[in-house]
Amino acid sequence: MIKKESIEKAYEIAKDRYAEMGVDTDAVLGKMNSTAISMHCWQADDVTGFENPDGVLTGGIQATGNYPGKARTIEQARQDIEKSMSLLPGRQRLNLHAIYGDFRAGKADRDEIGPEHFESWVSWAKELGIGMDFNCTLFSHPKSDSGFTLSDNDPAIREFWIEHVRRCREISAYFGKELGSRCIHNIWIADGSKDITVNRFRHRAHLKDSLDKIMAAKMDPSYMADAVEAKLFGIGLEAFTVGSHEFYLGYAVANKMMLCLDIGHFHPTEQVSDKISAVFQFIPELLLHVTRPIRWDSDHVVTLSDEVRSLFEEIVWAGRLDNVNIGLDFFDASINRIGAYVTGVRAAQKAIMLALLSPLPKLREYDDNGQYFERLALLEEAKSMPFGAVWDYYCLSEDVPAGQDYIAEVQKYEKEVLFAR
Ligand code: RNT
Ligand code: ZN
Repeated sequence: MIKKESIEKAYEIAKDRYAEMGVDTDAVLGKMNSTAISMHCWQADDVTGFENPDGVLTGGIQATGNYPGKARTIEQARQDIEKSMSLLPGRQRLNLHAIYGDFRAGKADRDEIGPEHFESWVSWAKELGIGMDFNCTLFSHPKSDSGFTLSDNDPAIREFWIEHVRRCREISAYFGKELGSRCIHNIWIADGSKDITVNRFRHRAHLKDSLDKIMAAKMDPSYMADAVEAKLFGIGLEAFTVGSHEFYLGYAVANKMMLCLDIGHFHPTEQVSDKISAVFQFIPELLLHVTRPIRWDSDHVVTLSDEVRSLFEEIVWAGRLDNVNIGLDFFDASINRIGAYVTGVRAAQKAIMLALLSPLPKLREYDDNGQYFERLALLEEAKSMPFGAVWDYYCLSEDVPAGQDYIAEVQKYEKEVLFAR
């Protein structure tokens, strides 16, 4: 195990080095604790849910791999999420999808679900003292087989899904009220087609109309907030996606609601971090799905990549950390799933910490004075500051494993719990 004394010694030195750059590391640790990350429930079971244990994942997304130990029941999913949270510093929330309802007392179709199917989640969250976020599920269902839901040409199909999303907004408000913490309800739909369509306008008009009907119910903003998530394409839906970035950006601005940026949903050469300062000119809040795009949407486990680093730099540098709700979105079925959670959340937290540790006042001064060599040099030097010492000390002070020590914990849990399933 990493020695407590070496972490503390290293931190003292790091603290001095950062102080010389004008950065207060103790203040950074405090800010880390007020920045929650919303852990998505769907890494635990490869986006299967509990509606139907043999359910097939549709909607142009895929979890690839068959690593043993997948959570197959609601208890197992909770156990795995709790274990993951026990290895994480700071605060987490849980982000649920509608298909993860508790249907043990009886099945309910998507247009029939209500708060009663989520009571056991609420009492679980109360025990843990965490907040919850929510997502309607408009995929993996026979009524989405045409490839369209809220934008389908058939009014009966649209009505079915409108009812589902309406109910999901009510469930979200119920979470917010019960848990005393505002719940974010995110809408992502897979609607689109594999090949060229000549009816783009009509589908988008249907989607706009369906959203207007859904949003007509005014909800208490202290209980819930709405977000919309755009995408470029899905697998088998390559030619057309109804809910594109431009569509939802327009919708969010027109309706003063939150936009969800999933960093896997953009072109590989597009920088999602660059969108931050643009969208905050028009909207008050943002929701993130932090993931790791590899070629397609992909949903690989988050790592401390350049893109994730610059994403949080842009957020911190825009002074908007408190206006960004941080969710994750990966589902890797080829590695230990608890390890996936812990590695992914920690990577996002490290990116936040790195951004908070940047010597911003000095950088801004150089920038304002047109001292561009100095700006470049300080940006480069900041990269080799003893960041790891601050991170380890943060973990130590939060009483969770520092450095690589969580690997052994994950292995132990795998042996004792996951492989025994
Ligand atoms: C899909 C979207 C969406 C889903 C989850 C399960 O491309 O990213 O957010 O991954 O809702
Ligand atoms: Zn997403």
